[in-house]
Amino acid sequence: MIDPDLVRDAFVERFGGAPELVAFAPGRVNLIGEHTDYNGLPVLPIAIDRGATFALTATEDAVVTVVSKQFPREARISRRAAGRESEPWHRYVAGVLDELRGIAGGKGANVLIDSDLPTSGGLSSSSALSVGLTAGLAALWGDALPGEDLARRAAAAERRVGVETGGMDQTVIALAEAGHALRIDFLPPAHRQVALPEGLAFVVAASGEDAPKGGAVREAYNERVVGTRIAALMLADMLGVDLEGVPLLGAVADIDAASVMVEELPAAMAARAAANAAEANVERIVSLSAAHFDSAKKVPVKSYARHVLAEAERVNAAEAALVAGDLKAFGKTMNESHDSLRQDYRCSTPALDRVAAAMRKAGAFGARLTGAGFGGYAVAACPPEAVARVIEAAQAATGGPAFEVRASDGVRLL
Ligand code: NG1
Repeated sequence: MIDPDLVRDAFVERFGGAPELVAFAPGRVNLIGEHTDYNGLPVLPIAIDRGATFALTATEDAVVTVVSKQFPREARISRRAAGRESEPWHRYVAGVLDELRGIAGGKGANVLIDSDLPTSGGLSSSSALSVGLTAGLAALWGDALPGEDLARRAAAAERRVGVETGGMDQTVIALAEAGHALRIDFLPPAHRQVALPEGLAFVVAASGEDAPKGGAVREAYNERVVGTRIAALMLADMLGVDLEGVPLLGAVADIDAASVMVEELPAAMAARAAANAAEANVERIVSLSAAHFDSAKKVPVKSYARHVLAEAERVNAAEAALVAGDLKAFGKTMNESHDSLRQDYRCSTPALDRVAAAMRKAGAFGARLTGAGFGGYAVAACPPEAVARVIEAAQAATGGPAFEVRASDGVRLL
């Protein structure tokens, strides 16, 4: 965490008075459960000890000015006319303002943000921004939001930016407790704190490839959202299950039966063909919150579904291993997750494979890519005494950075 006094000083320098409030929103590392959240299936992330620090003061003009020490150009957005921002990070601010439109309408704010979270993908810098800003502004305007509400609004704000985020990041950043992972379920929404056993440390390592959620990565992510929706629709059709609304693999009643039937799915299929086959409205598959996917584009279906269904089982196995204190078994689930993401979900890269392998070889219980993939970061679970070795091996594999992270509390006022 950046020293809050430095953030206060920077605020004074820019805005000319002390901030009324300082808040911190951590980044997150997903331990396991990758690309399951937007299918309504569980995840097991931690909040970490790095994140974004916010200094804020209220104004009376319904204008929100946000300065970031990491991103160019100040955002200066009227709460009455948010919505046409061209700078990518300004769109997150506008999304948050939209989600707070019911709160203290006449108020504005001056905000300064500084962060020690890498922005290259996988550690959730975007959700630290959306959750921290939502929490900070709501508290500043007199309406501190409970954790679940905060997570829901921040996720909705991010969907406006165009990524069909499942809600894992915002939930763990809002609700995490130090020393625990957070098991999150989505259908129906639920969460529980999972105590991390003694003798378990975490290292994260950059692949050296940026994976920001613009352009190609957004398209690749959304393709998987659509591919798994097609799979859910087809599996429900085969199993005679009625799915309402958006077809989610987590809603195909019997996951065991679905895991068997998955091999009967076509390797690739277009949304339009799936909708015709299942006599369903194609919009249920291709319509995303802020984007529309080409219904004629063939996308992988079988291998995507195979990964998601098996990954949900691995989350259960990983949680059970943590509860039992069986760190080898926990590491094994992480390795299997990585292999499945590489082979079936096709979202790993040679650099992520290399850094994960190097960390395992240096003594980690297990290692895997974390977050959406396509570059960004990998995480290793290791014995505390192996941390230095694992960091060194990761740096040698990719040039770094690599560092230890600790399971920390979620968003908080300082
Ligand atoms: P990253 O790549 O860390 O932003 C994204 C999604 C998650 C989840 C993972 C894949 C956002 C904000 N987050 O994480 O909800 O779907 O990919 O498991 O889009």
